[in-house]
Amino acid sequence: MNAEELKQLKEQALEETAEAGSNEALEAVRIRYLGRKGVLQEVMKGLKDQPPQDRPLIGQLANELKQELQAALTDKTAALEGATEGPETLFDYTLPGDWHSMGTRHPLSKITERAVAIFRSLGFTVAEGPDVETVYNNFDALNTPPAHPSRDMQDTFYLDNGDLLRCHTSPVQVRYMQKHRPPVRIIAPGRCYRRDTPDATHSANFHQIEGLYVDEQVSMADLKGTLSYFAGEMMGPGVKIRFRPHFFPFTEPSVECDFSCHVCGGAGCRVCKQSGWIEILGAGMVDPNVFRAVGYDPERITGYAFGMGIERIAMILYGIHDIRMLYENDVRFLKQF
Ligand code: FA5
Repeated sequence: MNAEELKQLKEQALEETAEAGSNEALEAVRIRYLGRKGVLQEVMKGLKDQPPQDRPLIGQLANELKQELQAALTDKTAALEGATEGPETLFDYTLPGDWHSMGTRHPLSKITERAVAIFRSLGFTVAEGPDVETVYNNFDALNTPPAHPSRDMQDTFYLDNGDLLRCHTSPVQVRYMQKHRPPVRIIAPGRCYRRDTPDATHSANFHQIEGLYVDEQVSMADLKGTLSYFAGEMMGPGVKIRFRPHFFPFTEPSVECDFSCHVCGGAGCRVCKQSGWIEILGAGMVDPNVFRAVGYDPERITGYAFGMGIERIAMILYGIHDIRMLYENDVRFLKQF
């Protein structure tokens, strides 16, 4: 192949490259000219048969062919890739955006967060305990006698290994006092489990916030002051609270505490079952036997404890007349809070 033919060959190769309409066609051009058995290889092999004075020029032209063809192939490959992004795949900035619905905090989470913030402002810290508890922490250390009805299989969920699902958050008191010396000022929000038949105000799986304050000379007046302050912050200044005498094995004296109904203002409605009041929590002065069980000296220290139902607070605050609505996860319901 002489110099003139080689120049024509280059023109032809570049033309074929320009005309190739797909990656496959481009690859075919590359193989035909630059492949191991391609045209250029043949030219190089035939170089030795050329007159010696022509060899440098032919070598140079072959080199040019190779370089220009390689550059053209690269450019064309890039051009073909760009071409696949037709108008339909380009991003249209003028289109309206996709609409994603926003989630909301669950009302029980909101109430818990608010309650925690209120107690934190009073100097309480947050403690935690597990949902699966020992019988000792849930009952024995809390001075609950062996024959107490709450221990019944009908009331408490027992596990095969003898442990149970805690029926209140009070075992967190035990766990905390076992590890810390007084003074103690904690709250413990968490899940509780009871074999209660679900109805408008009861669930088998509900939430409580436990409170525990232990120091020298803590009194029932401190308990009442703390709960009054909490009720006012949580429900608004108009709320009233009342204590009713009650019994808990782990407190003496014990009370149940009602808040005036937020929905009807105390006049009586469906939510408060026409009474004007809703039971929110149990409370009392920590029984000396509980202090003994955790190694505290009941002669030196006193304390109060309480356990409040988070669902009940959500119900009166938001006017929810059936506790079960809180667990159905109906987005239309949950979005309202
Ligand atoms: C207790 O659970 C005691 N541990 C509370 C306590 C703690 C007393 C510390 C003294 C010292 P009680 O069973 O009354 O008490 O439950 C407390 C609150 O939990 C109730 O007032 C109610 O608001 C809520 N509660 C109880 N059972 C259910 C239920 N099945 N569904 C929804 N809320 C419930």
